Amino acid sequence: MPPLSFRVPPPALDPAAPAASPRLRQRASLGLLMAALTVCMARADEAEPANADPPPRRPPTSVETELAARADQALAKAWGTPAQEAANFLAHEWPRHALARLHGRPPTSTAQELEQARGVVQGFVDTLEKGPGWPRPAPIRLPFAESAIAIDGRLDEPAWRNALATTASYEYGSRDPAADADTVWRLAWDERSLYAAFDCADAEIVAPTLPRDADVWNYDCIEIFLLPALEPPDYWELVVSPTGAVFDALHRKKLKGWGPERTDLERSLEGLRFAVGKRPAGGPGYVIEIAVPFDQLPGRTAAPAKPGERLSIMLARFDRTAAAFKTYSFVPLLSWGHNIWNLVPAELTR
Ligand SMILES: [Ca+2]
Ligand SMILES: [Ca+2]
Repeated sequence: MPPLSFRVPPPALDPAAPAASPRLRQRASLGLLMAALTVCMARADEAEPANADPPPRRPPTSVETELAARADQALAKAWGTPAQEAANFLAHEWPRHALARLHGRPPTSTAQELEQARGVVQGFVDTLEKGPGWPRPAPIRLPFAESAIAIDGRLDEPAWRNALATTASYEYGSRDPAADADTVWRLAWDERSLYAAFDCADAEIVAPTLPRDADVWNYDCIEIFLLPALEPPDYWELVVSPTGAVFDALHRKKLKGWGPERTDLERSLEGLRFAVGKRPAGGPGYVIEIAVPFDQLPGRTAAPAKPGERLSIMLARFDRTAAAFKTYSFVPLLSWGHNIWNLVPAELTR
């Protein structure tokens, strides 16, 4: 059986599953469902040879029902927090059956079914319990670029000196800055474009040349999520690699579940400009300089952007090596970048 793998680790599906292997497409819930079914079917095959007696069944133990009660409590407190993505998944999609099983619905299950349900539910509890105390992203003010930014992979324009710049990076699911991610994140804007720059130290660049909208996120890359408004929750995901591979898609968020409800891969960011360059401070790694035209954002027209306008944003960076895959964001992020309840509110200022 191929190993279970995820683009970004969701709440743990199974304690035996690999923690952070990157292989899940946008339709995450479907992918997870299929993965879970694959596991269930493979284990059923192993456990139940033809003509064998059915495995014994038992009711959940007190430890299992207590875990279920703890999950119920965590779920109740997770709504409206950045743990809402995980809460939506547990409450509305297939993991709810694991929780029901621990509650004794059905009254009896096999040991294997209960073991699997414990793994699923424990993974959710770990994420959900972080929600109430998780830092709410502080609003950020995006500085206006008073002079032109040339998209050439060099961050030497005066406007970048006045841009919003932050240096902390957080592994997904961690509130503590990562010691092993040397990244400078920058944001600015003018009437036409939102500008972002990523200065990424990286001693081992793993980024094959890929066609547009291929699985760029499986390798070294940067990622931007842009949500203009919560209603309807339509947002862009843009992924760019240090070899210039691009993935962009317009998503609509699933409000009762995990990930996007639908993904428009046919749409591309018209007028997107980006360039890859060397790090200004030297050292191995790369710089990606990007201009996203505001008129591509859902609900936006070609009218010039103005101070006071708002959007929600997440900046992320994936670091792949031969041995590992790590995901970082510029603020603490639960679940992943599609978690709109963890995006950072931003205001254009001048
Ligand atoms: Ca430049
Ligand atoms: Ca790398």
